[in-house]
Parts: sequence; structure tokens; C-alpha cells
Amino acid sequence: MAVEQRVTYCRICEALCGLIATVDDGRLQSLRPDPDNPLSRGRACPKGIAFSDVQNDADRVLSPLRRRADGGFEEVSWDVALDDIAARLTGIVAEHGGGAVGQYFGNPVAFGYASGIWSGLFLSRLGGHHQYSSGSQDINSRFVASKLLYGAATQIPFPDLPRTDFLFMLGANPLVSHGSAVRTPRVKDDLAGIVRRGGRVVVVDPRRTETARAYEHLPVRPDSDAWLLLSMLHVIFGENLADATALAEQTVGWKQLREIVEAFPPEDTAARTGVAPDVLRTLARDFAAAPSAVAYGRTGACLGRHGTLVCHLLDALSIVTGNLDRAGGMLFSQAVIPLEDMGERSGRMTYNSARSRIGDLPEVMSTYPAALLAEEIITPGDGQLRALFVTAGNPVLSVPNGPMLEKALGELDLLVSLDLYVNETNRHADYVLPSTTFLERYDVPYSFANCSPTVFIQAAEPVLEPYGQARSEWEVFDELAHRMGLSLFATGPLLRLNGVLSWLDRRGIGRLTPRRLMEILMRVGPYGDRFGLRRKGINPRRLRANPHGIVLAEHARTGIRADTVRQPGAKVVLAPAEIVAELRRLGERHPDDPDFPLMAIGLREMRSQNSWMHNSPTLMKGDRRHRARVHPADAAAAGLTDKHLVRITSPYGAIETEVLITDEVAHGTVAIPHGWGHRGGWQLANRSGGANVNELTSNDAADLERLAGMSVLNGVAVRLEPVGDTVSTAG
Ligand SMILES: Nc1nc2c(c(=O)[nH]1)N[C@H]1C(S)=C(S)[C@@H](COP(=O)(O)OP(=O)(O)OC[C@H]3O[C@@H](n4cnc5c(=O)[nH]c(N)nc54)[C@H](O)[C@@H]3O)O[C@H]1N2
Ligand SMILES: Nc1nc2c(c(=O)[nH]1)N[C@H]1C(S)=C(S)[C@@H](COP(=O)(O)OP(=O)(O)OC[C@H]3O[C@@H](n4cnc5c(=O)[nH]c(N)nc54)[C@H](O)[C@@H]3O)O[C@H]1N2
Ligand code: SF4
Ligand SMILES: [Mo]
Repeated sequence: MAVEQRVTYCRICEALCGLIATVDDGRLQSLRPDPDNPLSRGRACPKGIAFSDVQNDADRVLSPLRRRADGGFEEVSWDVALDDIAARLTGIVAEHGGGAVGQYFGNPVAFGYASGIWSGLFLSRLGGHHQYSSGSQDINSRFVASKLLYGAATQIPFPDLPRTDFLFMLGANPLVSHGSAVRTPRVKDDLAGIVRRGGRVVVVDPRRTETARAYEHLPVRPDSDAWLLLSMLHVIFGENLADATALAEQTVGWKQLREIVEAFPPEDTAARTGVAPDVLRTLARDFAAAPSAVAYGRTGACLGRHGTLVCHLLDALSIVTGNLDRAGGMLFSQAVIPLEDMGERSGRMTYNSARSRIGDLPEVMSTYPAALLAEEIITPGDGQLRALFVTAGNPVLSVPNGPMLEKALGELDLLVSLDLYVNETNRHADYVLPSTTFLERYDVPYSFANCSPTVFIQAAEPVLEPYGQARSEWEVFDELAHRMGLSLFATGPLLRLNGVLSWLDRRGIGRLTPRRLMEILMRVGPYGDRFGLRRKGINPRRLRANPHGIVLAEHARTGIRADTVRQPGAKVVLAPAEIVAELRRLGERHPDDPDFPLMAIGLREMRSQNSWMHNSPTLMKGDRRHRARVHPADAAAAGLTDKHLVRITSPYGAIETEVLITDEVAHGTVAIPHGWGHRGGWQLANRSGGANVNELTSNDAADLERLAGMSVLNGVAVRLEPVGDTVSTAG
């Protein structure tokens, strides 16, 4: 067969860059950036290109693996695996009820719509509620803030980068992460454009990051953002810089917010934030005075002790200055494929409709804090978790207290994982089921792809047949349901689609697959062809004819608050009771402990993707090792020199890794990447050393952020000690 060039897009991170795959006789030869993708226009990062290493990895799992009595794995057929899993699940449900079954889904699930929908249907059909995800280590605080502000957890407002005059960016490093909760595949151009237009980009971060270096850096102490933002609002209200017209028209509760922030003058918060009062006052005035301005935050905003509050205050900053729902400000996300909308309308995007068995924490869109997983497994009683599916996740490395979780996994009656690899989590599984890569499946973007300043849609057909026996995740859940005699559609949000479904049925259109569901939603969505009623609307045929994607509108819509906010009168709620209660807890949760004088924060690297790309030879070339970034003064105080092995101890655990001395972190701050310390089936990753930073973080329910049950991953109290006189000789 001839060598072919096939158009697709990358699904590793939220930029979703266009790619061209060179395929020779069913094998991937290489990936390169797609020059004709209208958004990424010939740009991709090293991970996207190096995904060919993952696709063709000799360590990839390509047939179902079953645990042997001696602890190793053996290859079995799909029929053997699925029959046994179905039988064991049936037994567990018969004995303990569906409440004994759970699932954890990891970050890659967000890049394919099918797996999340079908596994969710499967679990709810069993009557299970034990649902966990990477969200409680990532973005659930953002969802909860949105639920409280806008009445819609899936409403993620985003910065209008191409038109703003002032980007206030807190706890994000998009020059490395390529943007999260905002789709900006050419983020370098988008940020440079702001400055070129005479605007400003201010980066609030404890570390002088790649992004901070390129723009204006405002260093802050870790986990102090709530105080910083309260003081900015203090100045804005106190100096009458708020947009009174916008507040009256768009919001309720702004007077209460004004009262609250009175108690936070910058002079009082400076000691905590490390930001001088005059600097903060000038910043607040400039932000309010800019023709357009927007506050944006990501994981650095979400992962502290008050993540939900920080997300709330960030939005409040844009809203109070009249920058909501207008060009250059903070825009409401609106889906091209209204999947989330369907969830919101059917009341499925819940918050705090139930509390966790352990720790009494609220559910967030039917998921509980993943930090509770270990306790939920080992704690006897009604609702004890006994069977767990892990889809595209590696919680042993990504969730606090990996060692305890690892032990707990061994207590399960059944652990099944759908993955590309044997990782640190599923090496304890009864079954590892080989999944398709994004190159082997159909996709259309949803979820965070809606946070796009330019309205865009692209559908990707599979560019490769699945390697080996790899299967799509949704088919696995579909098959299991079938073998257990369950119908996935007797329940849940799909009931809402009944009208459309019976219409299709009458026309003899076959069984419902996730793809069919998305195609229906696309056609009834805001840009859809309404099955022929709207001539220029999109439909599957048009998407196939335009494989590089279609720009549906140069700019995302503005002036849509009335249709978007699901609060009484479509008014944004600026002082919800939960946030007011959280404000009362401020400070209580920051005890100083002289035994742990430093604060650890996270750090993402250009050539890592959480825990799962350390087996790519291309990405691991050169001097790639796990290193904790330590300020020269802190290193000196601890008796550490460069490349020294350091023991980092928190109240919850200790790790040993290498030191990199740098003044890019402030005195008192240590920055440590997550997703290292491998012991899976990925041989190069295993050889790369490093440690699991989540041995330092706490999975105690009492330590979790209160409103969203977020793991506290930034601002972790630690101390440093040299490990003997060992200096690494590698590199
Ligand atoms: N200390 C600390 N911890 C953190 C963070 C932090 O900043 N600091 N960040 C957190 C964040 S934001 C996130 S999102 C989480 C991530 O946490 P997780 O989602 O639990 O873990 P990942 O490392 O992303 O692992 C993803 C797994 O999915 C597999 N995979 C990749 N693609 C596919 C696919 O298409 N199908 C299937 N079935 N499997 C696939 C990979 O092989 C890998 O095993 O980590 C969190 N943990
Ligand atoms: N190359 C690469 N890209 C990725 C990933 C990856 O692992 N590698 N992961 C992807 C995933 S899953 C996600 S969720 C996104 C995340 O996207 P981002 O959030 O943009 O990524 P980070 O680099 O973690 O940026 C968080 C920033 O917050 C800062 N920070 C830490 N603590 C605090 C604090 O208390 N206050 C403030 N103001 N800042 C703080 C950190 O120093 C860091 O610079 O990135 C995605 N993109
Ligand atoms: S930035 Fe890199 S990893 Fe993210 S979508 Fe683009 S090519 Fe893929
Ligand atoms: Mo993430």
C-alpha cells in the first residue's frame, strides 16, 4: 500500500493542534504539524510530534492482560477477559450491590467524548456512585466556582485573548502547558499580540516561569492568592473603580462582596502574599482602567487550600470591572456540540447533591475526591468500594498518598484498567485492557474545547486501524453491559434524547453509538444544520469534507449572559453562601510549622505529560531527570549543592530526588514536577529515576479543600536535607 498523509489533530492537551500523520501500510511513520489547520497553522509542540513513540512503543499493551497466580500478567483473548470480568462484577453486585463498584477516569478521557459517556452510563446502570477522576487534582474547584456564580458547573468562562488589553494571569504557565480552560494552540502569538496592541500581560506566580519571564512577573507566596485577589477587589471598590452599571445589570450580591473585601486592605495582606501594597494598588487601578481586561487562572489557582474561592475571586475581578461577556473580557463558553448543555438541562451537572461516605465532602458532577479512594477501599461498611475500573488514569502517581492507594488497590476484589501501558496503578490490576490511541479512533472536540476565542470545529476520523487487539473504551463498557444483560439506555441523560431517538428509529437508523449521539447533537446545536432546516449549518458530511476543520465564527459570541447563566433572572451570584462561609475559614487552614519552613509547588515541563510520556526516547533525549528547584539561599541553609540528592520531607511523607539550584523560585519555595518515580511496564520511564511528589501530599479528608474536595497540591509545607554527600553522576 502506498504511503499516505492523513489529517488529524492532537489529543494530548487542550490546544488540540492539527497534525498530519504519515501512514505506511497501516503503521504510523511520523507525525508533523498541519499547516492547513486554521487555528494551529503549522504549529505543534514536541509531545505531539513524539506521540509516534507512544503509538509505536514496544512497551505498549496490545492484548488483554490477566493477572496470574504468581503476580505476573498473561495475555488472554477479549472474550475470556470480558466474560470473566462480567461474571465477577455480577457476583460482586449480587452480594454487595452496585454501590460496591466504582471508576476512576484520568485526564486523557477528556480528549475523547465516548469513553466518559459510556462508562458513566455503565456505572449508573449498575447503581454505582463511586466515581472519581483527575478533576479533584485539577479543575473541580473551577467547576464549583462556576456552579455557585453562574448556576452551571460546566460553564467555564475564558479570556478573549485576541481582543483583550490586559491579561491578568494567575497560576498558569501557558508557554509550557499550551493553555488550559482556554483553547489557544498559538498561545505565544496570542500573548505577544496583546503586548503588540499596546496591552499588558501580568503573570502572578511564585516561580519566574517561562511565561512570567516573557511578560510582567508578579511573584507571590504560594497559596496566598485569595488574599491578593481580596485586596485587589478592596482597592477597586474602595476607590470607586467598579463598573456600577454592569454590576446592577448582570449581578446580585455585589454589595455584600464589597462589604467583605473592606476587611482586606493591601497593607494587611502584604505579609502573606509578599506583594507590596503600592504595587498591588497600582495593579488594581490599571486593571480597572484598561479599556478591556480579563483575569484568568489555572492549576496554580485551583490546587491550593482555597481553590474554589480563588477561582470565584478571579471571575469576580473581571465581573466587577465590567469585563464579563464583552469583547476583550471574559467570555462565556458555548458548545458547538451541546453535550454539556444536555447535562445542565437535565439537571445532571450537580453539586453537593450527596456527600462522600468518608470525609463528608460534596460530590462535584457525580464525582468524589480521588484522595478518598484509598480510604473508601479499606474502610468496611455499607458502600465499601470493592471493584474499580481505572480508565486512562494513573492515580498512584497523580493523587495524594500514592503509597497508601497502592496498598489499598491490593484489597479490591476486582481492579480493571483500560490503558495504553502497564503503569504504576494498573500493575496491581486483575486485568489491563488495551485501549486505542487517539490516532485509532474517531473524535470531535467537546468540553474545554468550548473555551475557544475563535469558534471552531474539527472531526478526526481514525488515521490508523487499532494496533494489535486495542479497542475503544466505550466498546468495552458496551460489551460488558451486553454480557451482564444490561441496557445502557434505560437510564440517564439519554432519556432526554428520546424524541430524537424515536425519530431516528422510525427512519430505521440503527443502534445508538457515541458517534451517532455526537452527530445528532452537532446538528441540533447552535451551529448545526438542524437536519436540513439551516442550510449553512454543520453536519457530519461537511466535517468530513473539511478535515482540517471549519472556523464557524472569528470571535466567540458576546452578550449571551441571559441565555447562559442559570441563576434567577440570569444574574451572576457574587456572594454565594458557600463562598462567604469559606471566607470565614481563611487563615485557619494555614498553620505555620517551624519543622516544615518551605512551601512546595508543582511544575510542568515541556517534554512531560503528567505521568505518561516518559517512555518516549525522543522526549527523554538529553539531560532529562527529575529535579526539585531550590532557591540558592534555601540550598545553602540546607547544605545542598547542585545535583545533590535531597530528602524532601512533609508532614505526610518523604521523597529523595536531585536538586537544581535556581533563583527562578523565590526564597522559601521549592518547585517539584509531578508524574515521576516510575515502576510500571514502561522500561525507559522506569530507568529515568525521580520520585513521586505525591508522597508528600495529604489524602486525609480533613486536609482537602472544603468546597470542591480538591487535593491540596500547591503550598505543601516541607523541609530539605542532604542525602549523605551523594551527588548525582548522571547527565
Ligand atoms: N502533585 C501534583 N499532582 C498532580 C498535578 C500537579 O500539578 N501536582 N496535576 C494533576 C492534574 S492537572 C492531572 S490532569 C492529573 C493527571 O492524572 P491521571 O489522569 O491520573 O494520570 P496521567 O498521568 O495523566 O495518566 C494517564 C494515563 O492514561 C493513559 N492513556 C493515555 N492516553 C490514553 C487513551 O487514549 N486511552 C486510554 N485508555 N489510556 C490512555 C496513559 O498511559 C496513562 O497511564 O495529575 C494531577 N496530579
Ligand atoms: N508540557 C506539558 N503540558 C501540559 C501538561 C504537562 O504535564 N506537560 N499537563 C496538562 C494538564 S493535565 C493541565 S491541567 C494543564 C495545566 O496548565 P497550567 O495550569 O497552565 O500549567 P502549570 O504549568 O501547572 O501552571 C501552573 C502555574 O501555577 C504556579 N503556581 C503554583 N502554586 C501557585 C500558587 O499558589 N499561586 C499562584 N499564583 N501560582 C502558583 C506554578 O508555578 C505554575 O507556573 O497543562 C496541560 N499541559
Ligand atoms: S500543544 Fe503539543 S501536546 Fe498539546 S495539542 Fe498541541 S501538539 Fe499536542
Ligand atoms: Mo490536568
